[in-house]
Amino acid sequence: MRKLTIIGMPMDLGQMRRGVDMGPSAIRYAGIFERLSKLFSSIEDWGDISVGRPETIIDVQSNLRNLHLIAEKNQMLAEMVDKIIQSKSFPLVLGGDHSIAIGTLAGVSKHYTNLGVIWYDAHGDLNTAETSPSGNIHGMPLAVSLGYGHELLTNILGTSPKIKPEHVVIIGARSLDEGERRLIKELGIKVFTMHEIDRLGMTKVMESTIDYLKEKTDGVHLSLDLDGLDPNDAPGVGTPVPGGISYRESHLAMEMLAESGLITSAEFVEVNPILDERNKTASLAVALMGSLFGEKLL
Ligand code: 4U7
Ligand code: MN
Ligand code: MN
Ligand code: MN
Repeated sequence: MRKLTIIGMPMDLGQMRRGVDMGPSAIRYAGIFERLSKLFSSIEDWGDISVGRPETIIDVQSNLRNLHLIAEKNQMLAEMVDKIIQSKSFPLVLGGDHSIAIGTLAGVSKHYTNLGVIWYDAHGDLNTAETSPSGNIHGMPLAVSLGYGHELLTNILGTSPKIKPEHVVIIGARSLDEGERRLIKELGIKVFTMHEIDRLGMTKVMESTIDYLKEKTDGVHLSLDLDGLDPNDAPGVGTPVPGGISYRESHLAMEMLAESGLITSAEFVEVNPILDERNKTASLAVALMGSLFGEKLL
């Protein structure tokens, strides 16, 4: 049986709302160990990376708010994730805002020639300093991992890009900025928007996703932004967008990923307990992890 190693990244510098730094605590409090203990031979918790908080918001002029701190902390996360995989354990990263995917993917991609990525999110996270309407780095990590963005971010642990556009599948998109749409078209990134999920159903969407990635990748990372789900099911997120993926559809998606045996690393991000209702969103994250790691009712 597999080993699991959890690492928390209480990062909130990639966006402007307070509280998302408490995401790792909220997820642990929601019972992650109890839920996952039957599914792994051992679970280690390496605790949280210390992120700290700047008293003044910096690097705003570059349209890359908190660039230097975010780069530095993601370097630390990348090194930890690298160590976890070296120890033959499955890395599970708890966020924190989505800028932490920069570090996770830097660490994970070292171990694969053709790493696949499933980006479960209402957003594309494909902005650069030039296209971002907000300057918030949590809207940029997928672009960074594809090699687009400031070199302090793209070059963490050396080489860039970390992943190839033909190995990425975005699921749940319903809010894309102009520059993101352009990049998706230019690179031919596979996107299942809410339209396709409504039209095809989640079963078809996941079958296609799995088929698409299965042959050409040697590992697949799941980057799950809780705002991919509908705000009724996941109210505790910083950038909610109505009309999202349902609770049931998300469980189905995780169960199909479990059956596929494709997923080799994962992160659950953007849980903000201050905006949540009685830890509902963190509890949802833990329930989805149960399905992702093969929990069975019977
Ligand atoms: B998240 C946004 F403009 N696209 O870049 C931006 F709509 O990690 C939102 O998916 C980004 O939550 C959301 O600021 C980033 C905005
Ligand atoms: Mn999002
Ligand atoms: Mn995101
Ligand atoms: Mn968000």
